[in-house]
Amino acid sequence: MLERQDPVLYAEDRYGVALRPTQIENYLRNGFLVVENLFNDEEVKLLNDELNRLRTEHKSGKAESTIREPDSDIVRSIFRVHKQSGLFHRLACDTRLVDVARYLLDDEVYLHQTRLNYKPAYFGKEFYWHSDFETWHAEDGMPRMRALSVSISLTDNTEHNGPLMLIPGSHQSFVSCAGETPDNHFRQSLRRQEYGVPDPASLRRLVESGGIQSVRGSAGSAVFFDCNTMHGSNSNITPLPRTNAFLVYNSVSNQLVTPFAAKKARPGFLAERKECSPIVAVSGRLRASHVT
Ligand code: 6CS
Ligand code: FE
Repeated sequence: MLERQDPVLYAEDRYGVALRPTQIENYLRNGFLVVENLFNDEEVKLLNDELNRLRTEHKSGKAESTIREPDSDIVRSIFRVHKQSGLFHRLACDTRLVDVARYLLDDEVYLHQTRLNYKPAYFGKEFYWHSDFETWHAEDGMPRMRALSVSISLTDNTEHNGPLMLIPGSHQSFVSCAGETPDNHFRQSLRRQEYGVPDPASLRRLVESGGIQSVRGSAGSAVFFDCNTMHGSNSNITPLPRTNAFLVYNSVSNQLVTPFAAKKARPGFLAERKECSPIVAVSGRLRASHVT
């Protein structure tokens, strides 16, 4: 386990301060920040209609960017959603998200990855503990910890349906993972991850010092989390789906290079290498006219 070398808050006030002081303190201390009701009911409804449309479209078919549950053909995740839906593209450009990312990273940002995680009722399987940065550094060649994710709840996330769990303070340590990255690891890891996960002793140390916090919130709430915060989630055996949209913003100064611990770079739907120009942020509510 190595001590973090990079800042958590890059802010030198080049951008407007997009958060309140207590929110900034929380993010610095815990490595994440929950914002309730960031999107209203109408916006959530539009996003749900769209995620259902995409799921139906990819119910069968062979698109590589559609990931299925480990023991069935049920759709688990759809990647690069901002390229498959005008509404999700508009969401990714929303000032409510982009202003926070630019402020914390103190830079222009672009989309490193976007996805929908369906965590369907009854059959949605877990996401084992991991730090995203570990994967993005080792397998994608992301140089520094200067990226963050936002996960937006599109269904209610309760204590029962496999909500996101984070380890407060874990963003301050880099847990290097044992074993070599197998060839084409993503085909397996996105369904059920076995390499690139922390060892039990390191996890215990992180949890002993920070505890575990689960993010429960109604649809429309969001959690911003640092790329190195340790997180995971349990299976969903309830009749209530837990569906989240997940967007990753990377600083334009932190573009990908050759992977640090894999023979071959992963495909673009997982790790953007081409379209890295700054996002042009758009303000206002999501509307039906954004669905294209
Ligand atoms: O491999 C990845 O890039 C993705 N996998 C997980 C489990 N979380 C972050 C990221 O979307
Ligand atoms: Fe993750």
